[in-house]
Amino acid sequence: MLEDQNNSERPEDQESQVVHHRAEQQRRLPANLVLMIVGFLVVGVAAVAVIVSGTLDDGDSSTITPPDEPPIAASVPPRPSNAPSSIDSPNPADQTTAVPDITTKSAQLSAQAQIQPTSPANEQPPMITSGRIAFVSERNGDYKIHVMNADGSEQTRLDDSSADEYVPEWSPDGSKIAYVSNPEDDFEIFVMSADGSQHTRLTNVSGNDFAPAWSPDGTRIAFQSDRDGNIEIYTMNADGSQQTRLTDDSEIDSIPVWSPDGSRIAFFSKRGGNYDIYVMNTDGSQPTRLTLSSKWDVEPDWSPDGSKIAFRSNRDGNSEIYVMNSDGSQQTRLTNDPHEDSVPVWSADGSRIAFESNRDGGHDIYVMNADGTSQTRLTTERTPDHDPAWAPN
Ligand SMILES: [Ca+2]
Ligand SMILES: [Ca+2]
Ligand SMILES: [Ca+2]
Ligand SMILES: [Ca+2]
Repeated sequence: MLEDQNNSERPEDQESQVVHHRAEQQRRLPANLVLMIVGFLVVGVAAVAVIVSGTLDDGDSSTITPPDEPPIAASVPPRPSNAPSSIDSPNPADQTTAVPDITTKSAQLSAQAQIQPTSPANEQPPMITSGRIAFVSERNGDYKIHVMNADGSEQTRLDDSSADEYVPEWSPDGSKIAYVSNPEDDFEIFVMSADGSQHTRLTNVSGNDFAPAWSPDGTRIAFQSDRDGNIEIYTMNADGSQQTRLTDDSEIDSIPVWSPDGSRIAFFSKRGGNYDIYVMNTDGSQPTRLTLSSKWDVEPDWSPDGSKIAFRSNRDGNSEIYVMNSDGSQQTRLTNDPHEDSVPVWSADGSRIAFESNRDGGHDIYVMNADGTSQTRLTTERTPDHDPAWAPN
């Protein structure tokens, strides 16, 4: 039953474009080559997900084309795709005013959060603009990692190779950037020096390996992959050795992020009937659900001090950025715009959050203070920019 409700609220309702990483949406590309590739991949993953959910086994057949799957791009470009706008709640169960599905303290907190959305005031003092942000831009016709200052200045492409690059993630010491590319038929994880040199491939397995996330000590990388039949969370050493699966659930498990103290990994999963944020130990044990809304809650990112988790949800009608305490309490909305806001990522000092939005007609990188104030656009190219990642130094 839950499944049916879910189907009715699937993000497919959304705008259609595909997305990409750490949010897919970013990767959504307006009708172009990549779109075709991504679309193909999403369909493949969706097929697997449908098959799996239907048979309750670890099916690995990927040859069926399922009718409808979540936007989540999660799938391959793992990011949940855009969120839909306000049209996607035909089912009463989907109403944001509905009582949370779980009667716990967290649920109450969640409900409370829903009735007191924060309206970002733009009266705060301007942000201090230090640090650098890596991001993916399509400005030259392909998907390449660029780096800019946190005020949007000096936007620079890192390398001139012809390989597409997605979802950059800085190593904790800032010396390397892990990313994803598709050298052959599926996505693989690579790492390069922060200056764009020395690219090294870390995965070489059939299946889409995506969304790399470094452990705080730089020795491990968590990622998602559909290599075993559906999307699961894995970890490996930073050199690609010892690839180990952490989750084993027939629903999508996507976008891992390591807690700053190294003890937990946050991710989002549909295992509870709809997309929610979970945290688990780094060996995959003790998964705990943090969000309880019947809408999707995806793309977690841990604040540098470990006290909060930013995420994306459509619980209030369209895709917005939220923040909660890392135990799931005090879920608070930071953005309030009818357009799609997604992929929140914290600055190294915890004072700001970068995110993606199409609020100004394009698909660009924005920053705001951690309380939602001073929302500022950083990229203005006509072509889409996505996957922001704040440098640690
Ligand atoms: Ca692969
Ligand atoms: Ca799974
Ligand atoms: Ca949810
Ligand atoms: Ca929005």
